Amino acid sequence: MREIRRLPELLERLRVFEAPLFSREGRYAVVGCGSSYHIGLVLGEIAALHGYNVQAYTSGSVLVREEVRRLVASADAVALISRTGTTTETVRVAELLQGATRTVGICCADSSPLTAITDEAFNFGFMAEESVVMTSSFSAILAFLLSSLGELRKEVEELLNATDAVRREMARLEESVSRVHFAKKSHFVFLGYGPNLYLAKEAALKVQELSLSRTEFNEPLEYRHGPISTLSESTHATLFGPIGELERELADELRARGASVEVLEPSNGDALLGTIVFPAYAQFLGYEKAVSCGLDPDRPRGLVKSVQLSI
Ligand code: F1P
Repeated sequence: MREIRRLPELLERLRVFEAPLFSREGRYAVVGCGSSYHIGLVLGEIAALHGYNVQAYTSGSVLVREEVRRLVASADAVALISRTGTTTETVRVAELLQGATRTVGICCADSSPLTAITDEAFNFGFMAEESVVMTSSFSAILAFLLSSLGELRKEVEELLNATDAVRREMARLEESVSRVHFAKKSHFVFLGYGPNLYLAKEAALKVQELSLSRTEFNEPLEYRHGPISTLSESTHATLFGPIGELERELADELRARGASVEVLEPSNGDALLGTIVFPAYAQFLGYEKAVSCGLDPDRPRGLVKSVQLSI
């Protein structure tokens, strides 16, 4: 919980770092596994909204589908993200890219096998997490990379300089999580469009990892097209907003069918603030669900902090 709550501190400490600037003419790729991959997906969606070309890949897909050559041909620079900096698949991709294209490594340690072999390295040791599950470093790395988009650089700077707004939002999210009837809830659904779809993907992963619950993510209106069949009174659904009339109707329908529904809308319509704090909602949710089941959210069964393969 301490690691989830310390996001504002991580953002403050990011002030002294300058992210590499992306250009609209450039083509960029972001590579990682699990939550680190999701950072790339969210970034890619927001980048596209501003006219930038940023594609996200899982390190595994690059290896299995032998896409290294395609990556080299299609990206002027590749950012490789690994919180631990030791995930085998991501380190292996960095090895294969050495000398072939410009690489930037990002990790949450003072040094790492990943950042030792990338052309440029961001070793965010102050973000290091003890928990097996990645939490606040997700939003901190995302904020850092969002400042690579010229249009957002000033907005991100303002966010890093005014973390009271982040603190207030996080307190609001934690408060709303405390109202969830965890004893009754075992199925967690996250819905959103655009960048929010990938925040929903990250949210589903986080609650699954922390509490071993059944989770799903989808676009809001797509949820009626099949997945709704497994909705029940044990479902807690979260819509990442701002939402419009059609999504409001969906929320009402889900409630009418017995689910509890939370609609998260960023205060003052501040989309960037929402992007940065929404992941914390799922982290609080997963943490509280785990504790309510007598599980250890810091060391979930069957998970390791860094996946190691013998390749
Ligand atoms: C990647 C990752 C984490 C996940 C889990 C296993 O780690 O998939 O996102 O929470 O703990 O590893 P990393 O490459 O970012 O260190």
